[in-house]
Amino acid sequence: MQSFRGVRTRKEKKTVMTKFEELLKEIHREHVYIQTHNFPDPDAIASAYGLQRLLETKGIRSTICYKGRIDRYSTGKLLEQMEIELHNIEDLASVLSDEDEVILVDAQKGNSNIIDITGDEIICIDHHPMNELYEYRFTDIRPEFGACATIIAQYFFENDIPMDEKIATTLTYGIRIDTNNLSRGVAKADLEMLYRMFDLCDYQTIHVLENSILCFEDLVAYSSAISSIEVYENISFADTGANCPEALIASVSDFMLALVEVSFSVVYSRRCDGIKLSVRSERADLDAGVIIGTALEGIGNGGGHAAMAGGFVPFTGSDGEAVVLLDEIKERFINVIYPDKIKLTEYFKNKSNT
Ligand SMILES: [Mn+2]
Repeated sequence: MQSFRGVRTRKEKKTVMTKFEELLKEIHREHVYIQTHNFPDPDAIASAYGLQRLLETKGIRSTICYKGRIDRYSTGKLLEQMEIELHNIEDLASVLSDEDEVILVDAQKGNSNIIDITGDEIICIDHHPMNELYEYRFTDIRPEFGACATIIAQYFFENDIPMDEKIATTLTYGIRIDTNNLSRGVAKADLEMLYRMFDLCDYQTIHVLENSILCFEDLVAYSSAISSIEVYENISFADTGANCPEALIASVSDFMLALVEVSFSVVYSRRCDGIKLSVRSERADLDAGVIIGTALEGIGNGGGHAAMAGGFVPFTGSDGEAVVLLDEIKERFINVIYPDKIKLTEYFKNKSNT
């Protein structure tokens, strides 16, 4: 009986393709584009870079592209240390054609955090909640994973593709950042990949990267958020000031969540074309992605993970109108979380009276 089972396992191993082998079948060109979400974070960059190196072993060349800016100091430093080449989509406008094959990593088509580029989105590798609006040739979407880099790391090990120090360090850094050092949305698979990459990594580089996450001028956003914070029950709202880079809004939102009084943080920044929001939740019953999606319904869009999410409300009105809109946005969050509570304006009026 036992030997029979053994034989069958070997046989199955031969016929079952790995995810990466399935993915390769769907690539028809010698060169592909790997697109991250806008304003890529370390996990998006690590996933794109890991995939680029994987494809390279199969003779497929790739160009990593993104929209927005590389705006966090640590992200820029990661690119520099690992010599990762990233291209702004605006610089590729004249090169991209409809026939180009595009692979999305750490993002899904149709979500608010990714721009639709010229080309055919054939493959999607992601760990955000499933958005079923679009059909790809191949998908590997695992919302239960803390980082997209975990999926890419698995591709290396499952296919016995050797990983050098650069790849291991970059993927490890991506997993550590997206899981907030294993404290947020983490799955066993994330831990397993960190464990398997442990000896391959340069931990000194990771230490440097993790301790260089702010520049001096970022403190302005923190200062503005601290002086503007409003706390309604356990929800905080804070303004980083205008035109704050996306990654910095997210860092400030992490920072606010560290307050004992806060278990749901909303941080926002006004842009010329609208209001960008970043949400963090530490409570399992307050799903950040679902709450922001519901709160912004009809005026903008939002979504993401249970612990971290983001959104955008298009708006080009005056400063006075922006104040009104922001009050409405806050009100909407409170209505979703506490449908029976009093209005926000009343709440703060009562508070200042006491
Ligand atoms: Mn991610």
